[in-house]
Amino acid sequence: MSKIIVTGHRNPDTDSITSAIVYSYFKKQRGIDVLPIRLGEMNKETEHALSYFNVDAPVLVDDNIVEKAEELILVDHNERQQSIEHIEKFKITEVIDHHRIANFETIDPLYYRAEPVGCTATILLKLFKEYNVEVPKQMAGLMLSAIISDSLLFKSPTCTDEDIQAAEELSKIAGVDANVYGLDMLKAGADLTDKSINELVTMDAKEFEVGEHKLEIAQVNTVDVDGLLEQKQAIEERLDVIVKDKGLKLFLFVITDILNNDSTILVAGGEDEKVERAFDVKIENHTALLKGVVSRKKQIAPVLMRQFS
Ligand SMILES: [Mn+2]
Repeated sequence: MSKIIVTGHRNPDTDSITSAIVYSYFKKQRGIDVLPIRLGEMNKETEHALSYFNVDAPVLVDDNIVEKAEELILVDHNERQQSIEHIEKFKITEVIDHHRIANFETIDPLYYRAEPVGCTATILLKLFKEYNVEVPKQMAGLMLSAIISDSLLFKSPTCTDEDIQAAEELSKIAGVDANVYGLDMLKAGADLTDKSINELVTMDAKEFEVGEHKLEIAQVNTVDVDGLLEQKQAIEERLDVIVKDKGLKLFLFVITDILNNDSTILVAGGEDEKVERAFDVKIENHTALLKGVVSRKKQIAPVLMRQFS
C-alpha cells in the first residue's frame, strides 16, 4: 500500500472528495503513487458526481491505513481540527487549499499552494497545465463538479473569474452543460429526506477556534427550507446536546436555499445577541433569515469570528 495518502477535510464535501481523487491521479501521472482517502461518509451530491462520471470513491480512513502511511498530503483544508486524527503522526509534504490558514505548522519544509479562489479544483486545473498533464474526461467531470458545488453553481460570492473560466474549460472536456448538470447535481445533494436529525447537523459541520472559544457551523443545502423547519424543535434539541458535549460557544446551523440563494440560521449556545450584531439581523426563536448569504467561508465564518474574538 502507498505510504503517501491524500485527504480532504472531515465531513467531506464534493471538493474534498474529488480533489483527493484528482490530485492522486495527477501525482500518478508524475510517477508518484499516492492513495486518496476520505475522512467520513460522502453526501448525495458527491455520490451523484462520482456515479455520473463513473469514478470510484476514495477509501474510508481506517487504522490500517493510518498505521502504514508515512506522508500526508492535504487538499481543500489545512486546519488540524478539520483534518485526520493524530495528524501529528504524519509528515505533511503538501497542501493544496483555498481556505484561510490556521492551526497549521510543520517541522519540515513542504509544498504549500494556497490561492484565494472558490474551489480547490480550480488550483488543481492550474497544476495540470503547469506540468503539462492532460486532463481526462473523468477528472474534468470531477473538477467541474467541485467548482459547481463550492460556488453553488457560480452564485456564491466566493466564486472568482478564475473558477468560472476553469469550469468552462472543464465542462467542454467533460462533455456536459455546466448549468444543466450542475443543477441536477445540487438537487441530488439537497435531497435530505432520509437524513436523521443528527446526520443533518453533522454532515457538513466545521469547527473553528477563536481564542479559547470553539464555534461550530454546519450547513445544509435544500430546495425546501420550510419542510426542514418542520423539524426545528428536534434539530434545536440536538444542537443543544452538541454544544454541551463539545463545550462550544456557539453552534450555527445554516439552511441554504439553493434556488433563492438565501440562508436561514438556527442559533444554539445562548449567544443570540452576538449573532444578531454579526449579521445585523433580529433573531426570533433562535432563527433568522440571512438574505443573499450562501457562503460559510466568506459570509458567515469570518463575521462570526470577528464578533467572538
Ligand atoms: Mn473547497
